[in-house]
Amino acid sequence: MFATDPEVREKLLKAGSIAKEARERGIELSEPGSVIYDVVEEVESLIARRGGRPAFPVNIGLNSVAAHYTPPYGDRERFPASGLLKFDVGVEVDGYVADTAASKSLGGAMHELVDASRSALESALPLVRPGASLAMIGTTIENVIRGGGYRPISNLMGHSIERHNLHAGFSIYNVARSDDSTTIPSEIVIAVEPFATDGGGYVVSGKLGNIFSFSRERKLEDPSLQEFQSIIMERYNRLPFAERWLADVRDWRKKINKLLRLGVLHGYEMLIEGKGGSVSQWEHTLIVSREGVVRTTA
Ligand SMILES: [Co+2]
Repeated sequence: MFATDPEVREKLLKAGSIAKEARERGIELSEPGSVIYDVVEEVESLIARRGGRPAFPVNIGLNSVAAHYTPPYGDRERFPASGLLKFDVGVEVDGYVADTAASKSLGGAMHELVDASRSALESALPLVRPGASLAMIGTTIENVIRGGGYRPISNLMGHSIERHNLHAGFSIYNVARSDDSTTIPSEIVIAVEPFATDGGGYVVSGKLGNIFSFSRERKLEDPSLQEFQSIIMERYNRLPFAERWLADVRDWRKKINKLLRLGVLHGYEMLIEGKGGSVSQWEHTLIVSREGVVRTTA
């Protein structure tokens, strides 16, 4: 479906090249002392200037925060002098998504951990093709990360991507699973994203990370709440969004909380390394088809 339609392919490639630029700009701007919020907003506005839209809020993962955090509205926290940063960014063009991430050692002490997941991704990507064994890919990722002296995160996975759907249900494990005989189908878009840690090798849920998505439409009595629901559906469809993106709407904070309680919205909890270890991550999006494999974000 994807690769055979030239128009779709063009949108996927455009999303990918914008995401690549956004990731590189984000990594460059993320320096000790710079305000996290300003970096995130700058990168999201770069995405808009290039003709895309964020497919999800820029995720900033510091140290043991593996995923699902973006700064709250108006936050002035700065990047620390040292630590490990993950910059995860998504771009959509007409609903076609690119998802990519990179890591950076702030202050320079975490280079080896940064490199562990990068090498794992570099080793895994050449294995991707229609019919490739997922067990082989997971085994490769695990071996490279363990070879570097670290652990892969076993409960974070790469994923297939469909239109307006970031996690389309097909998972690419970052660990060996000998019982898994799944192979990669053709004509599919996937994101491969190894995570490495010096901790326990799994994540647990933490507090809400200021990221939400639309979950279930409801008929709401309160007209202003009904309107708020419509705004969210129109702007973001099913893709995740940041609370700060709704700060132009009156009483946005109260309304988000109400919709959360009603089950209209889903709130993403931060994913934290189980033993408090630092986490590194690299990610690329690929179009997999019989004509070949294209890394849209490389
Ligand atoms: Co991803």
